Amino acid sequence: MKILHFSDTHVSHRRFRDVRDAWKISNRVTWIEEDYCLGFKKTLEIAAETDYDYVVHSGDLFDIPVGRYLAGPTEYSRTYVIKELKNFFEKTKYKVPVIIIDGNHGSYLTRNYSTIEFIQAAFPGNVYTFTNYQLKKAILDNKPLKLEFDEVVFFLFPYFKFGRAPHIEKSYEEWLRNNQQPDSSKISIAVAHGMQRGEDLHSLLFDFSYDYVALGHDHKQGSTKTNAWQSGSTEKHTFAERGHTKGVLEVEVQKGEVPKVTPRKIETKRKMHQTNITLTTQTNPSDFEEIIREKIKAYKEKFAGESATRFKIKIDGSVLLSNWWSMEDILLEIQQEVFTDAYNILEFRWDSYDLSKRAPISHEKGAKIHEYLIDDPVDDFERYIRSLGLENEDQARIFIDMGAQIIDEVFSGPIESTQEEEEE
Ligand SMILES: [Mn+2]
Repeated sequence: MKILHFSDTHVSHRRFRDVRDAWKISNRVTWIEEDYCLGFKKTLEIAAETDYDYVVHSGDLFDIPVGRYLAGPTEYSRTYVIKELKNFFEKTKYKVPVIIIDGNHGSYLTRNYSTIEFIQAAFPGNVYTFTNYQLKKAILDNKPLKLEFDEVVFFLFPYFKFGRAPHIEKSYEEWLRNNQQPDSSKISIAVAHGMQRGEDLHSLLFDFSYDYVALGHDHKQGSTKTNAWQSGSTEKHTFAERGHTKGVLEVEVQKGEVPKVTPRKIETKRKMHQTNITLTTQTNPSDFEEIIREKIKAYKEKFAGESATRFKIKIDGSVLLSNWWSMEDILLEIQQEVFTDAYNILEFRWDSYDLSKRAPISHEKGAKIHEYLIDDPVDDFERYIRSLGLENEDQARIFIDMGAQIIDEVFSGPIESTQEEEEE
């Protein structure tokens, strides 16, 4: 049995900030949006040219809605997906089932509805979709979430962050043991969206003896175990993926044997370039401007959407705050210039998360007092509670412990950045 495994197509991905205001087709589709459509199309072209028995998509078919961003996929993208699927089914005489699960992208936070449902409605009997809500219902009803054919059973695992709380993890594990164990006589395939063990990917998926585990969510292609592979995304999504080779997986599965997995490459046309700049407190704004201008020199050619580059500057080191303000102005100015026809750049962005911004010298005394105050915040807090002279020792202890816990979370937890790149 031969399946084509793909994932994380993120169709309808759009960018508004730090992107040139340019259409591929005026008022119809933007360049980046089209790039993601192409990943979907190229996969189905590969799928149609070989005799696959099944095509499996392991989540994040559409990029939006995601989290609190409630806009659905554009009409352009929806139509594109339907047209490409219709093409595929016609070429393969409606004989190859397409199985799609929900990832963390593409379902509505405020409604129990996923964007993959209309695809199933368009091709009932050919497309099989499994949503986050079907998963929740299966858990509550203690019923399996599977799809059975003559020679194979697919076990479906749409995205679910079960690691959020211990009681959720426990009921998820119970549901897995009760309902999702491989079939003993047929080929068994698990399809899951998740990457972090204990968080959104359960270790039982690797302990159960599935013949193949088709994973999604990690945009980097690779195997987790000999029988478990992430197929990776079909288009470069974040700048961290700029060096990835993108593709899909051809999987030959036989009952009880290690599957034969062959990566099939997808050419992504959009270039992504990231450049790093390390600043020191000695770097002044005009040096900075010179460095940036040097970096973009190579892109000084007439804008052409097909070949335009996505460009990012990563800035680290340390800088005086007053200098940084001027540097940000310079970056904005250069961005305006870069988004004219004089440069072949589509996206121009920078991040300074790893740059430490120092107060001017005259303010540094204040900073030192601040540092002293949080030298040992737990001790400080206990001293403060004691200074209140509470008579009830138990109550004082509760306050002190609670404070210690909060301080620990605040000071040792990861710093959540508000503008970091999109999630996978
Ligand atoms: Mn994902």
